[in-house]
Amino acid sequence: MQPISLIQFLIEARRAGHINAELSLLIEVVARACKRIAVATSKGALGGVLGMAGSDGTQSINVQGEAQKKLDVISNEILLEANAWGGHLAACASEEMEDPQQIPDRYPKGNHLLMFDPLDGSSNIDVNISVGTIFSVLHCPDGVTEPKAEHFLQPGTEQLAAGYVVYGPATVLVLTFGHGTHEFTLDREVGSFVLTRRNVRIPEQTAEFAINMSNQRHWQAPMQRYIGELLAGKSGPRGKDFNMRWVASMVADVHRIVTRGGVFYYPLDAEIEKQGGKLRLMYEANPMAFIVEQAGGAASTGRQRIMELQPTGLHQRVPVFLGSKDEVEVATNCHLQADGTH
Ligand code: P6P
Repeated sequence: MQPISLIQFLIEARRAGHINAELSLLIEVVARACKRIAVATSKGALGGVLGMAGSDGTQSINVQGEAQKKLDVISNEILLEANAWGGHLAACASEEMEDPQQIPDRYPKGNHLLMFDPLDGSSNIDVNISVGTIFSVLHCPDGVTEPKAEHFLQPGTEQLAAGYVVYGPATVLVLTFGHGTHEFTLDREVGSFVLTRRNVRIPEQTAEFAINMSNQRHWQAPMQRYIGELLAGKSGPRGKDFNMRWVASMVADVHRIVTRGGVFYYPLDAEIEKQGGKLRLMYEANPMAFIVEQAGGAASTGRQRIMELQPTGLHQRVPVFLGSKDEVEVATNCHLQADGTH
């Protein structure tokens, strides 16, 4: 049977009334931009794009206060340029930019807001470990022609589409627009994304967790207790052994979970409590939550469903507990019981 390309899948979705023409074009444009990012990241040292961004010895720092890699900047530019002229967007917002970027007046504007982390996990770039692009799409409020940050501050339940592209041994796009989660693999010889898994399902139970154990001494008591029970294994209260993974690249860790199940945790800890967490709500937690929930998984802050949070800032950070539904529920209940609310 002929493989189904992303374009054919989007036409199928339009015919089914799951997406409209403008959203279909938006997804195509983002996927095409990610193919260019895949080319840039795959060059490694040969492309002259490794290392830190910045000129004449000064280190470039992004809005998060993080050192920017050259590929962070390049990936951001690729996504902005690709989305400027198609007429499908009202504005873009990025992890790499303080404020939203308007669509230039010389181009037509559309009804969608696009947010992205152009190259998540980029600290892994120089050591050739998988990184990725994460994106989320919202509807631009009616009558708003110059969207400001507050127009992006919609709960994750309002997302029209979300996806990530993981740049690994294969370049893989995982996408949802509310009718299941689907996986497309880049056929480099043809240059198109091909449907490789339709309606992905994350197993509800797992024996594999992902967390940065070096933060353990800073975790809140419920997290200390919960992870301690996983580490106790078969002889402990869970009665089974668990395996651990931590890539320190959210897209890679989440793709493993989307592929074979598992849970990913970035909980609050004493070091990051005042900033609300490590991962960003609008362009990391919300899109990943949408993708995971549509695949039968769960995504919480450890105390409530991520997608029901009312955002308070474009670069707001939150704790993230996501993956196999039953295990996320165990971890979340640990916190709610400790709070006396369960
Ligand atoms: P840590 C990458 O910087 C990132 O935002 C996520 O991709 C990843 O899961 C996390 O931070 C890694 O954080 O504290 O382990 O370096």
